[in-house]
Amino acid sequence: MSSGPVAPYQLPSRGWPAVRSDFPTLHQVVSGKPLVYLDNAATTHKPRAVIDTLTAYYERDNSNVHRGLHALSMRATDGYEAARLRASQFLNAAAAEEIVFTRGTTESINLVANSWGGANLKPGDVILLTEMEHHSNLVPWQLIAQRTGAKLRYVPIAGENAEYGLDLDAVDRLLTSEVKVFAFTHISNTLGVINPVADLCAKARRVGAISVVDAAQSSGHERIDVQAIGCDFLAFSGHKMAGPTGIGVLYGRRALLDAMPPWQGGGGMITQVDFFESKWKPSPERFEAGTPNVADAIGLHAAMDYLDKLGRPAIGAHDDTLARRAYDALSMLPGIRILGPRENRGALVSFAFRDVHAHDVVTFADQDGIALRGGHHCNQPLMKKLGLPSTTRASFYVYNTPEEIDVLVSSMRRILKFFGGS
Ligand code: 7TS
Repeated sequence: MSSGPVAPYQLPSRGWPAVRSDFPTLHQVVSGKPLVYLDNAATTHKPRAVIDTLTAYYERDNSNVHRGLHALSMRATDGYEAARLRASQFLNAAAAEEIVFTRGTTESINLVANSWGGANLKPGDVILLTEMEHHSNLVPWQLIAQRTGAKLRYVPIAGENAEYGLDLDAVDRLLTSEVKVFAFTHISNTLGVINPVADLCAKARRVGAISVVDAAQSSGHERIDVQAIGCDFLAFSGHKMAGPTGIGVLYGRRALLDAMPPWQGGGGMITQVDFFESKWKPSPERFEAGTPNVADAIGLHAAMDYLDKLGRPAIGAHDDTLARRAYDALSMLPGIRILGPRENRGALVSFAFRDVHAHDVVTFADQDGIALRGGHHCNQPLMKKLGLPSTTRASFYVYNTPEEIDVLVSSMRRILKFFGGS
């Protein structure tokens, strides 16, 4: 949610019924009720345009890339490389060579940690993270810290319910010259906090640290401009932005990628192999050993086109409206504890009801046809810090409607009644 007055409710030019009709999975009945899918931070549904692109690829072009001189292989290669170029435009990267295809955000961060971290970190160096990181921007750094002797430090969250987001004063204190990497999320998948990524990258640069932005929760919701953000690396997953599973992107500044060693070896990433040593290609091929996920890269291309047809600013305005409606209505419920700020919030609301376990809430909601998520959301250290075993999370996307938020709130009211609330 942006701060200031509530954004007017913005309809995309074709209207919501048309957007919803693009997504076949939405039109089904669950527990005798129309499906209300509010688990979009875990994964979003796919529009017909993406599903049809995948089918067409497998029906017509299916082939391996880069290795064949026959027609189908050339078509597959062209499609795969067109997807890379499209991803570079989607992020406003300086060149297609700055885009490495991975399995998703997790693999992208592991790539940076292993390749850049393995080559550059020494005992005593500091990897600075934040307390709101998803396990995938935390465990890879723990592993490389153990291997290299680097130390981990954390920027704390501010406020009992993290309502003030990151403690930005602490960032200045913690960004010492020992820090070599500053890795942080753009939007927290549990708190909904939107971090000031451009400021954080500028601060990292001032002490000579590289910046790594986890854009898993933002890439499908707003315009991402890596040059304006000024990051060294940025990671996202296709499946959280209307694209297929199993495909993601690592953006890396070209000079950094070109100086990094490969992290996996195999076909496709070499120029010459001898029995005892090999030479590798420049980036990005250097980081894409083996047969890549051609079909899903092409599917991701279709997803990026779809999002840009709707307009990412319109998607962001829609997120604002839904998140604000959910926050305001849920905050009226007795005994509720909503995490994160009211303003400047991503497309999700996560909360706890006194001692009702989130799994009970999610199971009850499922009986109303509502898909929610309950648990630690791969944020165990954050949950520990907040003193919560779990939260219930509702997360929104471009096809959700204000009426669905109302269905959620009614369902939560019934749950509270059942558990002896008001
Ligand atoms: N970073 C953030 C902020 C995330 O929310 C997630 C996934 C990841 C990284 C990892 O993405 P992956 O595609 O590589 O798995 N978050 C969630 C979630 O909140 N519920 O399920 C997955």
